[in-house]
Amino acid sequence: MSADNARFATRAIHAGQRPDPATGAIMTPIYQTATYAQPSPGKFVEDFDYSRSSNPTRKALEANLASLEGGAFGLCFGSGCAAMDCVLHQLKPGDHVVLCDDVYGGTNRLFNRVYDKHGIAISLVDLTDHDAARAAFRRETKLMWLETPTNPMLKVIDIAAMAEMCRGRGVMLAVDNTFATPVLQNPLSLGADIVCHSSTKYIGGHSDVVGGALITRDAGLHERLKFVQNSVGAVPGPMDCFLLLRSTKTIHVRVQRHCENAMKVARHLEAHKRFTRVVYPGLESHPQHAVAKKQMCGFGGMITAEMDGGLEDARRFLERLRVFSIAESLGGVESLIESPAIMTHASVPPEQRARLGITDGLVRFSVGIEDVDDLIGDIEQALG
Ligand code: P1T
Repeated sequence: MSADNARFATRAIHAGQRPDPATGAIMTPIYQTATYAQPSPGKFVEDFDYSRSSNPTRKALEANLASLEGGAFGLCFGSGCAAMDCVLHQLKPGDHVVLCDDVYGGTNRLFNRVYDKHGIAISLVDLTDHDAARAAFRRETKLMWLETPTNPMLKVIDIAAMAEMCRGRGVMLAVDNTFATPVLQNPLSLGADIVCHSSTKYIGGHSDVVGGALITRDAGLHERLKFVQNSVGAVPGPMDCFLLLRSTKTIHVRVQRHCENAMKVARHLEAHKRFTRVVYPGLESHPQHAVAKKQMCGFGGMITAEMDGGLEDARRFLERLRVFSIAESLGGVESLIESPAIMTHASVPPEQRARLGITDGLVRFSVGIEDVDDLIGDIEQALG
């Protein structure tokens, strides 16, 4: 059985990798080289001519991630934003994008404050509202971009429904699967054309690498993206690819524990009077809980909650935590907490934040894989 036909846990450990043919090394070596000797001018060993274009450690990671997402092709980048940028480079002035209204602040900034200067029109739309989604398409629409669950409000968007709307109109659908991870949700199998990851998060899992990835099934689309990857050159180094390959070997185990811990923390917060609203896709109270159950096989490690007393109250709570660290980012083994209004989403215009419900009292938990009783105990002592 080849690793590519195997079940998820086996693919996580083996896909794209085999013992090094030269030495038998079990781990894919860190091919820390910028260039490759050519046996004759213009003749390469495999496709290795220069490390911006191709590198064996990166190639193994790209194959591994493609397999985990049920795709045919993977491309890796120096950050999640660089991966998104590669997709946006497929557009031309005059094109229009339907963008999910609740996205990472840096995503919002890239679309609305970088690509607006290149003549790309953007509509921010609540894609949980299917009528609003349908109404947003224009003749010039070339791309729909969404996250699900979204950052930070954890809305769950029906990928299959969006894919059907896009397919009928010849619009490309890109899904940022960073919060769900390939363990819980595979957008390509639901009809998406491109899956994007900030591999800085659950794929890396240890808060020690910044990276990004795109996964596709269509060979033509892959070639167009690869052309930009090589032309722009925002590629990750071999050491970072090695660290990510090491991390994907445990992603299924880590994510399972993230889900278990987050469910318990969410239920605890929901029962606590200091939190006026708790958003977690696994709670029955989540407005799209049914969609989450349909398209995900677990609900992830992220929780968003509203505190009763506004910014100062939230600040006091965050400062008193001892196990949770106050930090941007998410998806690592250690628990993090942040205030979206002044941290990850500070670059989103205030009126847009208000419309989305990103209030000053909102806090976002990235629940790690520590002992969950210690996490709950930490929350209790910080509130006390
Ligand atoms: O930070 P970078 O690797 O460039 O990835 C950007 C990005 C893309 N997509 C999603 C859903 C993200 O959450 C991010 C980065 N997010 C944070 C740093 C954060 O704390 O939300």
